[in-house]
Amino acid sequence: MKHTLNIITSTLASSIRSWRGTSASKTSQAPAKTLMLFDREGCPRCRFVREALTELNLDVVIMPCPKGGKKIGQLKQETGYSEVPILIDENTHQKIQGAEAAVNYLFEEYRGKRPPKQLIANTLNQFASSMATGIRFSAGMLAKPSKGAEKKLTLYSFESSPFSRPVRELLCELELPYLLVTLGKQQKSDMGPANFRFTRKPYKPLANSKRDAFFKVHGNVQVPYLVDPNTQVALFESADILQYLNKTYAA
Ligand SMILES: N[C@@H](CCC(=O)N[C@@H](CS)C(=O)NCC(=O)O)C(=O)O
Repeated sequence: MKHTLNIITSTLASSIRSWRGTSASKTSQAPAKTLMLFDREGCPRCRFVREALTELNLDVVIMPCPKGGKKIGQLKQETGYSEVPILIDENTHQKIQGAEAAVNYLFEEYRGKRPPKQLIANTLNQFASSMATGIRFSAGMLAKPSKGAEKKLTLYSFESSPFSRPVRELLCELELPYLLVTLGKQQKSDMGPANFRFTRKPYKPLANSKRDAFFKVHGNVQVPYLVDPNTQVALFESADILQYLNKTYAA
């Protein structure tokens, strides 16, 4: 029941944000060096940056900075700032503080255009994004006692995925850095759950895309999917992943 409520409220959170962070650009050229984001999953402004990353089809290393956690110190030390979001792009030696600046930068640098107005951190969008966090009872905001992890985990997800959000919240609360591989939807046939696509034809991702690479390994595309190099565990199913993270990393 608890997990069902998790998924219902997570679906509502995505609905409040009009499902931004669902579609992804068809361009799959990745920057030479992976971007890095000092992020707090429940922070309404950080959400705009993650929505932009999904829509631009860009992966990112997430450095979770929940309130009351130890990573805030690292944030100050590495960036000189104490407020999230902060985007680091080693390809251009840029360190960008604030959601609006980061979203503008990502669209201009990686697509040569202005971002859509729905991703701008204006009052209306910030209100909706705050409501999305509120409906999740502010999950992904505060640090939980954690054993920490030696190596970064990898999570396949897209921003609006209702099943992925609770996993990202817990990764944030436990202060576990991870590579976020964004698998936004690039065509109509990507729509729908993995086992019930809104198409009659056999599912085929866009050729040479990240989804295609995932499909070739797993025979389908489903998120969340977590890979933990610390324990050699790889898991589908949000409920199982949450249970695994709590068992392995909660102190
Ligand atoms: N029972 C799974 C359901 C996962 C699921 O349906 N995920 C959706 C995204 S929210 C998905 O992978 N859809 C297929 C796709 O995006 O291609 C879980 O709890 O993790």
